[in-house]
Amino acid sequence: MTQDLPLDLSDEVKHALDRGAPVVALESTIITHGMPYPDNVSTARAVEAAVRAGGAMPATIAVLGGRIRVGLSDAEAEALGRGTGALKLSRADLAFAVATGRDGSTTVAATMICAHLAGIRVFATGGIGGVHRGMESTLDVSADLDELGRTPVTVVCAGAKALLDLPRTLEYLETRGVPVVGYRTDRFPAFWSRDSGLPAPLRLDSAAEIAALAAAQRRLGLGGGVLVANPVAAADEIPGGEIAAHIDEAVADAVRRGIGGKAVTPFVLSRMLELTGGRSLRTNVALILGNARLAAEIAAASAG
Ligand code: PSU
Ligand code: MN
Repeated sequence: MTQDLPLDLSDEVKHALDRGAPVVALESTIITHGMPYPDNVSTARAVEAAVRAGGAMPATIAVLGGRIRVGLSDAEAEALGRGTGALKLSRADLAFAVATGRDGSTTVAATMICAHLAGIRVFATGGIGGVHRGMESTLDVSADLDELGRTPVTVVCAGAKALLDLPRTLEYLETRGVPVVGYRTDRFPAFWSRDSGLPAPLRLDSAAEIAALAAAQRRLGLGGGVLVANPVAAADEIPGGEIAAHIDEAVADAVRRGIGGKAVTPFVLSRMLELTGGRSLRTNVALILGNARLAAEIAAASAG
């Protein structure tokens, strides 16, 4: 089926999918545009290890030389993390990268597309993109939200960052028909913080229930993904009250410097790292590992 697609599965990932074993897709924009080197590469490795420890096969996704790669070697992940040349690929950029033979990392939206092409149904990330503050003038709404509305992949995240407009992000997900599920919480988490101040639209307390939800959505022919919001562990969180001023400052810096479009999220993330003296990065690593463990459980509950 995949032979006409510019899609290469690693041997391990291919064998796991052929046997119906659990597989968890992982994105690569977090490696190239989300964290500094070398923390990006060590985190990518730790996340793969966490998926394996949970009994599932990790499949980190990127585009290399115009081929969609599902499952990267350590050396390939290292090269992506070291280099500065990789394009940030969302839905709008994927065909361009393929047609021009480029290297690029995949956002949540592009990773969902590639995971679906490969037959992978569960995906772990840190935070999703959303509706940006000031969208009334910029119309900046991440393509991640529309992708969740159309591509049948369960995405495990720690909510969305409070640098976004979270009430509008949840409204838009509802409009697009995306079930947003708090995992063992009634609150929608805000990435570094366990509580955004907004309720989680839905709540489930086990991986098996989440797998059942995704299966019901498929059976009903509804299409689209499921968004699982898994709050960072209490010991690792930065409470909303402590981080709010830093977020406001980082967002204001982006506006002042005229940074827009695809550059906004990477800029604000690196500014947050400076403003928190590295604390935001430690929380970021902890929450991704938590999401990888939960995604492995969901994949195991969905397999077979
Ligand atoms: N949120 C994070 N870290 C990230 C991103 C989001 O905490 O690295 C990345 C993800 O790949 C997400 C993308 O899909 O940023 C969203 O970018 P944009 O807002 O330009 O759609
Ligand atoms: Mn955008």
